[in-house]
Amino acid sequence: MRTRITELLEIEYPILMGGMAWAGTPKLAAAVSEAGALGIIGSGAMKPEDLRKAIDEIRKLTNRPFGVNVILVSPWADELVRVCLEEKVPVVTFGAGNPAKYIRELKENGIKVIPVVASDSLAKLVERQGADAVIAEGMESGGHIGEVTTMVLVNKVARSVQIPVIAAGGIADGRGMAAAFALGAEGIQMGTRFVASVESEVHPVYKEKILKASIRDTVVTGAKLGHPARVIRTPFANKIQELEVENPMQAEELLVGSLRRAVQEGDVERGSFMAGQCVGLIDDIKPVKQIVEDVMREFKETIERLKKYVE
Ligand code: TUI
Repeated sequence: MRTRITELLEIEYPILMGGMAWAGTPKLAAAVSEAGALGIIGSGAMKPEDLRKAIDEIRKLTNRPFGVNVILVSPWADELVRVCLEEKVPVVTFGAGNPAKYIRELKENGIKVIPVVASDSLAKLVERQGADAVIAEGMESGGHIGEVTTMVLVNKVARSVQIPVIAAGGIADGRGMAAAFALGAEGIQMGTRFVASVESEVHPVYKEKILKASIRDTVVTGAKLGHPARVIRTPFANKIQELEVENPMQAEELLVGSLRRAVQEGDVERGSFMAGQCVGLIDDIKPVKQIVEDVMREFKETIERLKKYVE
């Protein structure tokens, strides 16, 4: 399959792995790249030297293109971008803020730049600054989210920019991919779906929680603290929501390190199990290669099914 995204990124399928702190390990990202999609290392919780090691590691595991995700709320964002430049990583994606100040230098060094946007205004701004594509991520996503649904955001962003659009948020299968393409996307990004894979290194409890959750089993914590994040509903998540109103300082304290506790320890008492609403669409742990193949097969079946409406 060819779209402007497969051409830009030199990959077989127009599918990207979401940039996920702690869960986006070199091993999982390499498996995604080996499957013909774009694996992405999540540098969200890394220091610069950790990222350099992670890049070494993925290069030992695959010769195919890969990406690094940098979140703009990281205290190390400048230095992480510097490592991406020095290591000449093929692709950098950005999240949780406006990456305009980094775009020019990355582009000058032959690195493809793909910001995540939660609005059409930021999409237009980064296009003007030279971004190669944008990821339009709706509020169905896991982790840090904006305020617009994928259905409306992808439609609007695709009408607002000339560069190719990758849809994210709520997509875990070929039906979701077909819907995204109907809205104008030329690629998709999936996070939660790849966390629920054989190669994913999150704690088994994390994978089990994704399998058990239905479409209404995520909640947004941190909204009143100014950094909304979608997580699987647990007693801890409920407690955070209460404390946001009654004792915001304590809520902030409890959130520190909570994603790591979920990913590495499967800590249901004090962990934040970030995940998208698509948890309710996921009912098996599969090898990454099978996830990618199943999405592509169901995408084609969906398009075939829709053809009868225009004959
Ligand atoms: O970045 C994500 N997902 C994340 S980041 C993260 S770690 C974190 N911890 C504490 C606070 C914030 C993040 C966990 N999950 N997804 C990409 C994404 N970016 N979603 C929404 C946005 C976004 C929102 C506003 C991008 C740009 C933006 O623009 C604001 C501006 O400054 O213009």
